[in-house]
Amino acid sequence: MTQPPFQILGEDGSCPDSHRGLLSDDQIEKTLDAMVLNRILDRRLLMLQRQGRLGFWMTSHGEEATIFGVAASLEPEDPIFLSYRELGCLLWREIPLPLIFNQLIGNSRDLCLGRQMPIHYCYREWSIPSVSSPVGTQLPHAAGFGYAARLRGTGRVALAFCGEGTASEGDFHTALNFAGVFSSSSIFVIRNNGYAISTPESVQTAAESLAVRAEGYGIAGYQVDGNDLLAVVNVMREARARAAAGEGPTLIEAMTYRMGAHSTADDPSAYRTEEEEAAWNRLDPYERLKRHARWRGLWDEEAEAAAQAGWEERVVATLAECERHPPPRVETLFEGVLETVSPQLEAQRDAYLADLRRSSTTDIEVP
Ligand SMILES: Cc1ncc(C[n+]2csc(CCOP(=O)(O)OP(=O)(O)O)c2C)c(N)n1
Repeated sequence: MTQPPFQILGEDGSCPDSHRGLLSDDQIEKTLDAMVLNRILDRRLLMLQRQGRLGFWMTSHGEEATIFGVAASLEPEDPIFLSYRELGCLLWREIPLPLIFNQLIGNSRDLCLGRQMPIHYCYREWSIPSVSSPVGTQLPHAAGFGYAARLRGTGRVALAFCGEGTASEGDFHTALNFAGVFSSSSIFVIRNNGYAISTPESVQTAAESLAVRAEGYGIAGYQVDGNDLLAVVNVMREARARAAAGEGPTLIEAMTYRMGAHSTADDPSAYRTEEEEAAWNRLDPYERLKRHARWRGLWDEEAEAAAQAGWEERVVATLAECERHPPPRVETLFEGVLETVSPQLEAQRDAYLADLRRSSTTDIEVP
């Protein structure tokens, strides 16, 4: 594969007539609006973590075209097996902000009652299965879900994200081989954002790309410009149609760049140059989509300013409201997992609560 990654958007924001209809004007505006929110959240949640009000955050700044392009190409009932950096999928599916913030804070309104780290989302109603910390576990899940979907003829398609570092995990091979052999209705998207924490993509494979692996699994594979929303949507639409028709899975390698740090526990200046960051900044996916919107006669500066002001206000107010909810009741640690609590677990619960009652240092409310 010596060709450059598949691209649609021109430097001036133009696109050929043949591809203009990939997204409607409304969908372009919805995506820009959600990207504005995504960037506000990236900035504000990072600040919150620095202030000690949030345990952890991971930004997706720079990777939005890949994330939104995938989300915009799926049907609402298609499960998205997230890696962890795909907040944009939640925003595209319009999961209410309080539900997202309650998860991040881990308060009593969190659907999982604070049992997961921040960003380990799980929204059954929106077909978002739980994020898990060990990287790559989502890939076999998506292969299995897609296999079941094909057997049952539901027409649903399972989508899994991973980073290029995760593509070096055994789970990647297991999932793609299984998906190929059993013609699973699934799509695997590698966000190749240049780094797995500090490890550069150049040491993940000796092959010319990760997309070429598709051939070895006997499935379709594409390398796409991951900062070009329309290009991502184009390959995704084809992949989804193929999967839904029971014609097998697809591997998509989206070439993009993580503009921020890996997480709130990382400092990228230790392993990459400012020149490299500046070069990718010129390919900013939000700016490229904005140029395309202007080319269509949409989304002027006024619309952008209104979106920014509106979201800033809502985010601040919603965060303040969510921070007011107390932590989950301590007894919930022992609830909701087993239908019948065993005598051993009951004894452990009673001993734990008695211990807490005796403790003079805890400020946890104990029943
Ligand atoms: C099995 C496993 N090994 C190591 C880690 C620690 N870890 C968390 S994220 C990460 C980097 C993953 O990089 P990549 O797949 O490229 O995704 P990105 O963070 O760039 O989006 C690592 C090594 C982990 N969570 N699970």
